[in-house]
Amino acid sequence: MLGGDPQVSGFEDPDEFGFETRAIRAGQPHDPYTGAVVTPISLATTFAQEAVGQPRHGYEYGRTGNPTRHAYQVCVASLEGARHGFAFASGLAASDALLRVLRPGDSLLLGDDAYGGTFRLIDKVFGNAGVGLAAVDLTAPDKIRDAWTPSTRMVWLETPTNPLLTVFDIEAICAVTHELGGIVVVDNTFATPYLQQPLALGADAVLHSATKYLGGHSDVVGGFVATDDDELADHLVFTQNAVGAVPSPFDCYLALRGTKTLGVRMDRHGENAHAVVELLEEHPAVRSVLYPGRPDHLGHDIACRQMSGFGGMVSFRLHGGRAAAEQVAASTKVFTLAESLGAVESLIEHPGAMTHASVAGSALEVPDDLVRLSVGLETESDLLDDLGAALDTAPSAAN
Ligand code: P1T
Repeated sequence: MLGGDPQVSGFEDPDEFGFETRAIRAGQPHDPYTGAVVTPISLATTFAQEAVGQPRHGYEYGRTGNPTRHAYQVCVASLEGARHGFAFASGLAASDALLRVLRPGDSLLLGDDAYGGTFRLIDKVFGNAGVGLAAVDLTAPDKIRDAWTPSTRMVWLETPTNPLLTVFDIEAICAVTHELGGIVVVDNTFATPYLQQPLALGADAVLHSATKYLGGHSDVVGGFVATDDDELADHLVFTQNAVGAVPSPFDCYLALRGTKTLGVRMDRHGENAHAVVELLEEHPAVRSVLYPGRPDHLGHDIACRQMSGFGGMVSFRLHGGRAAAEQVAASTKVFTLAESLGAVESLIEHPGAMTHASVAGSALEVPDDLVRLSVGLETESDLLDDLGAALDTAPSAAN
């Protein structure tokens, strides 16, 4: 089932093909009339019916289903190894759709490091609707048992997390949560399906801010949920149509176009990130480097097991505290000072004041000497020169 959309993929049995082939072909049949190899942007908001209640090709109304959205949903579902895929207007719209399975009086456990907007949505919006929230250190999955109450229904986690790059053991967390009768949602935005496939590790649903690596070019805001659970899929079909936070056909086209190159981009993001990590490790202004690819990273062994690479996100802390973090973030030229991540251009930000301002004072509060990098695809030496010069403006441990 793919949203309210019909099954029209011309690419049969995509499972037999590799990741990159599916990224380019799954859900994207050549146009039957022209042979065009690119999925058209289908702008129609309504579709002619043969007779009352009998759509010609399964499409009725643009909010319910759209051919460009359908192609994109088939493609990303295939990449996550899922039978069902649903596109939304933003990552938070996708989160909102999933969270709507909870009823007033239910509660969820959230990994104790996550995107500030996700925390705000759960805490402020669903909190006002009577949904309870507890933050849990999921590096010790048994803590789920301690935090579990009769009202707990769901465990929600990112791995690696935003912005601390903490790695959680998806398989272990799913085992405990399922034993207790709950479901697990994994936000796979940082890893992408190219590096990590949570459904195969037992997760019930995978979520993406497609604004990031899936789109990959900082030109589309979107969200995605993939699942193999038929009940959750029914809920998502209903919510997509009943609430209507769907992406436009153009947004779907851009996200699908970006997804085609996900594999090669992730490889290069990882290579550039590795070089940046080496620079940071050597620099006297840097107090610690947070990257799952480092052998001394707390979750490195788990990352080696459940990921096929470590991705393009790197965070670090500075000896000079908040002032140094703000100074470095404002001093780069190739790294642009901006929120967001996962696109071709490198970005730098101060999570405490920017993306994670909404977690201040909560269990998810982030250190104020923290700087987050989204390492892009520029020339490696330009990235290193730029970051090195910015770090030289910060005090070293000895000062
Ligand atoms: O921005 P939006 O497409 O609504 O996605 C929300 C979201 C969900 N999950 C994760 C892990 C995210 O990082 C985000 C958005 N994050 C940023 C905008 C950021 O700069 O961290």
